[in-house]
Amino acid sequence: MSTPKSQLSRRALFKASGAALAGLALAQHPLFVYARPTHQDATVIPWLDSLPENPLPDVLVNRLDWETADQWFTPNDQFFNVIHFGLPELDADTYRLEVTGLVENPLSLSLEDLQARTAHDRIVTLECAGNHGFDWLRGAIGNARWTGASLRSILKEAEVMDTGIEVVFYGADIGDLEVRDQPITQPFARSMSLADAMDPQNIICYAMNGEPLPPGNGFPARLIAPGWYGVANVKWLTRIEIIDTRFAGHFMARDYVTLRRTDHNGTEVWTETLVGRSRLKSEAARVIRSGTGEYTIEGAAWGAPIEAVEVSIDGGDWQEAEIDWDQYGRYAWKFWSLAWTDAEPGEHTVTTRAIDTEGNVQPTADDPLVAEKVTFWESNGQITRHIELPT
Ligand SMILES: Nc1nc2c(c(=O)[nH]1)N[C@H]1C(S)=C(S)[C@@H](COP(=O)(O)O)O[C@H]1N2
Ligand SMILES: [Mo]
Repeated sequence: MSTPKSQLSRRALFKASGAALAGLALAQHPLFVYARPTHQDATVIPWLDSLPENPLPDVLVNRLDWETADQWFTPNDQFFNVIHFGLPELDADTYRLEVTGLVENPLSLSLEDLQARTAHDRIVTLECAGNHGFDWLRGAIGNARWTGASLRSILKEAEVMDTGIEVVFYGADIGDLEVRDQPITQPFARSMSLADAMDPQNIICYAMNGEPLPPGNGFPARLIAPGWYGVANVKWLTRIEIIDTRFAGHFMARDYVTLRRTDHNGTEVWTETLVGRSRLKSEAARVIRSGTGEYTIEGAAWGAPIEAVEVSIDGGDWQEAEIDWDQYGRYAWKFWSLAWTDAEPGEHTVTTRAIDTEGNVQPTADDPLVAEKVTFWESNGQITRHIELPT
């Protein structure tokens, strides 16, 4: 099994506190064997379960290509987009972010106002909660350095009244929906409890990897809520409203709702829960073969602070992968690799599981948490890939 937890934790903590080293490490680290000069002659052995065509190319744009991705910060032009209501066009000059509702001091902030506030960087891996929900729905994940203003400081400035308990984030994109036979129009909206919204990690973000947000990623400003699934990170953010009741808009209460069969003392109970915080997950990105014929499995793990990643080949013993600890971000994915020492020609399976710093293990595919779930969101069960090694 894995290295004792305490030992790894200390190693992770040491890396975390070595912030001075991080800049160097993040700048130019040979992330993957594949990217190292000594392995320029390496080739990727394609998975047998290749990515099917995308049936919703307007909604899911730019799936990450794991077989070629080799950068810890996903380049902006390779970063996925999920666009539910179409792409709204916003003008940076006339853009306003309103802070309204149960506040003593309503605000209307321009992009310049946001940029004039203290800038905070957040390294965050965004994953769509639907990632791996269908065979074609893969690669809905990316990692970036997001820059923006503190949401907490904005809410403090707006002075939320005692009656305010919920913070609703509205996008500029508006859709036609039907609710209980009633046609309605509604902007994309998600909410958080006031306590969750006040988390100092949250930012109103206007830059991605040092560039203005691309149109598909929410230009000119969006919420970045580290530790939450993609859906919570409202793009094209134009209004924040504080209200005195729970919010049940389409993307809170109908879409992005997980329906699961559970057992309570022998009675079947179906639960419906909101997609919210991200879940522990890992995936094998690719298998590479070096010029001298050695195989390496490379991959990523995310969704919780990662302690270890283990790989099982053909259902055999779990082998501990080597994690690249130099790349640090509490909310960022970890890249890992494993030397596949006794690789034989022919068909094989590669299964991975992540373990977090609390000792939680990524659930197996037949864990009730995964197997008794009938909706496709939050599919964080262990992933098995298939491959055929050449002779
Ligand atoms: N306004 C708005 N915000 C949105 C969405 C949207 O359709 N409209 N999609 C959400 C979903 S489901 C995801 S997974 C993330 C994806 O962020 P990205 O497109 O920057 O990768 O944005 C979220 N924010
Ligand atoms: Mo999503």
